[in-house]
Amino acid sequence: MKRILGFSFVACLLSCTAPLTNHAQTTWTVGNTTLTETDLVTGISLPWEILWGPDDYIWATLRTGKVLRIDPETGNYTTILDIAVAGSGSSEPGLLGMALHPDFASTPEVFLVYCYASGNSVKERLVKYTWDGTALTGETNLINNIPGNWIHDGSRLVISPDNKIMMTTGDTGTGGDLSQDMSSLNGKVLRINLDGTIPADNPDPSSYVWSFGHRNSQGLCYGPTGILYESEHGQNSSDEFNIIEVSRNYGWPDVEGACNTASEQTFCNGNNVKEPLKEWSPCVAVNGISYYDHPAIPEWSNSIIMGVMGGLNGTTSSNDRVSVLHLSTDGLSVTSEDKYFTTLNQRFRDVCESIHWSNLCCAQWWFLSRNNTK
Ligand SMILES: [Ca+2]
Ligand SMILES: [Ca+2]
Ligand SMILES: [Ca+2]
Repeated sequence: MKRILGFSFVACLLSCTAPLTNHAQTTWTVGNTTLTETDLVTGISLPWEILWGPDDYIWATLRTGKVLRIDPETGNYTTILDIAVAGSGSSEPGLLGMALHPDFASTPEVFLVYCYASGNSVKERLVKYTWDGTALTGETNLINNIPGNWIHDGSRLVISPDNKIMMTTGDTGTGGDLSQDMSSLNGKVLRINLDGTIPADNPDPSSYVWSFGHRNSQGLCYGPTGILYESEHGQNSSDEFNIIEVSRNYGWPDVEGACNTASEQTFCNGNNVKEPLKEWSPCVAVNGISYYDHPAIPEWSNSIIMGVMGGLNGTTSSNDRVSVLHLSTDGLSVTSEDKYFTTLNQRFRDVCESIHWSNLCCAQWWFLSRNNTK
């Protein structure tokens, strides 16, 4: 792969469809920038979260219950965790979001959220493991017994600038009432200390809840000024892209997308509902997001890169894509959307970018996880 480092930018795709052969390349043009697409890892099942670690490896969860640590130069990887999850990866539960401790060099802890079987029901828990240089060991429960289901389990994790775990949860697909119930952890964005306790400066110091009225969010990232962006699956219409603010109500199930019907306007006026920056109808299944602002692709400066899986039941496959949501200078609005990789007909689940790779000369690498399971 080193022979392609002359390019200013390389897009490497994590794929479970292409044959594991010779890192075949395809080039793409974005304005004056040429991107080179390379299959980095193939043959894996249901990649869900990918993130760039401070060790310059890509860390990936598979919904089937595995965590992989991938060498981004060779594509070689090791399985560093393999746990039992509800459904073994079928339907929507399984091993989902992951985040690394913000001071990973001195505290090599990995936060994970996964669904587990509890009798006939599905539950979800937030846990942490310790990286011992070879494997993830010693599970510690941080939050246990969160209601789950075979659909709508969220769940992305990110670490905030003030070192809290931010976690999305789904509404469990039982009508959405849990999303408006402040005593429930479902349909929320939660804010959690790194040791699993409730931050004293949460809106309610006895509750993890940071924001509410969410349906099923599987995208969460910070912008450079501390703005927390979120993507969220709608029911049939109104997939959403939001800015998360503390104590705000995001409307579900009473409001879908903007407050633009009479009943929605009544609810929104009475409940301080925060409307999305952008919505998509019919749903296109918006997913993992990452803030981008790097000179390697000046055409994408100050944008959100978002994986889009392609909508309901595979009937709108042309919606499968990677979207670039261009932001206003203040980051508070979306000014336009560009769509890439629209012909691949694959479900783009997540995005990550290299944060440094000092031993190599390329400007930046950028990675996608995708699979062809409709
Ligand atoms: Ca990610
Ligand atoms: Ca909403
Ligand atoms: Ca609406």
